[in-house]
Amino acid sequence: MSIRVAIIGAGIMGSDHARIIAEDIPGAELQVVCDTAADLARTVADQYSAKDAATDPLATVSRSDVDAVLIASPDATHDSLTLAALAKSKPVLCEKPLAVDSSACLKVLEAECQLQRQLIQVGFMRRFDSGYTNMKASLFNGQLGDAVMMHNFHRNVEAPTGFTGLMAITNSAPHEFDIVRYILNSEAASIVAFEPAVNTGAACKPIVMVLQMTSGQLATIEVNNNAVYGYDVKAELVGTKASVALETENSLRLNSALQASTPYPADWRPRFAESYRLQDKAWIDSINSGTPDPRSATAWDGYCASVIAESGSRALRSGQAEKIEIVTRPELYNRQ
Ligand code: ISE
Repeated sequence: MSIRVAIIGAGIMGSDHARIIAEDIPGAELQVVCDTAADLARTVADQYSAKDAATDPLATVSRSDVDAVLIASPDATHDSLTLAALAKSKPVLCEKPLAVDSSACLKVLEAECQLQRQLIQVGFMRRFDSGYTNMKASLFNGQLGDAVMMHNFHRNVEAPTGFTGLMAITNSAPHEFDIVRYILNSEAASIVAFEPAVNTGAACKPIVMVLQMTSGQLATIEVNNNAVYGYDVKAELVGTKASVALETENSLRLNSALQASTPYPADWRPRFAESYRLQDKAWIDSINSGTPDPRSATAWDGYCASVIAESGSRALRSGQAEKIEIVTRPELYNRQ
């Protein structure tokens, strides 16, 4: 049976997911594209041959011809739309973040736990990136010895209009917060966060953070949303016996006029295009099989990323290490 998917939000991410669902995922069909901007909903629906376009998110979630909901609407709507889908027992892929704060994330966890089944996948797509997958495997297969440190760099060309320095922590860094937890299979215990006391001329400065993990490792994270030169995500996992680092994927070196150059992507979509496709496919496959994909981020992972972001924001203000305090993980999220 083909899973009839509604996409809520037809902006940058929603239209990208509409394309993936319509063109790249066997066993799924693009049923509805919903956006409060009617013209945008219709444009994206027509572009990817959706069965319908709509403007009311809650009505769309409830439609009898919608089996699953992909939420790519503004961040502040994610938790309420996720709760609406849970109320109809419909599987959800919610773009990060799960909610704008950890208390709202907890309300979503409580609702999912009451259903006693996992219906939520959160859009931390880097878990499906081949580089990170191989990094995790090299730790798991003993090649690195014991994990000691992880170094992460996350650089955007230019921060979107209205982006604040704090959003480097609350909007961009959650990808690192999640992938560090996922690869080290550990929770974060504390965080420090600093920004350079240098006038960068940009609205938001780079942020450097250090996570101390409950299993003892350190993870450094630099987020620079005004790197200018290109979209550049780096990571190195350092073990007691060896280290592994992400390699720039699918890029060609141009040798010309006594120069060698390799291109950088303009933003995350080309860099993680395959990761989004694999993430969305894992979501559809998990709906058909009834079994969550072990790589997928759950509502618990969305909650933990939110707590780390809040702790990091406090650390930036205080200039001190801030403890990261999470609730006890509900049984529902203890993977078999
Ligand atoms: C954006 O929201 C994303 O999710 C991208 O993956 C990330 O690279 C970017 O920094 C965020 O602003």
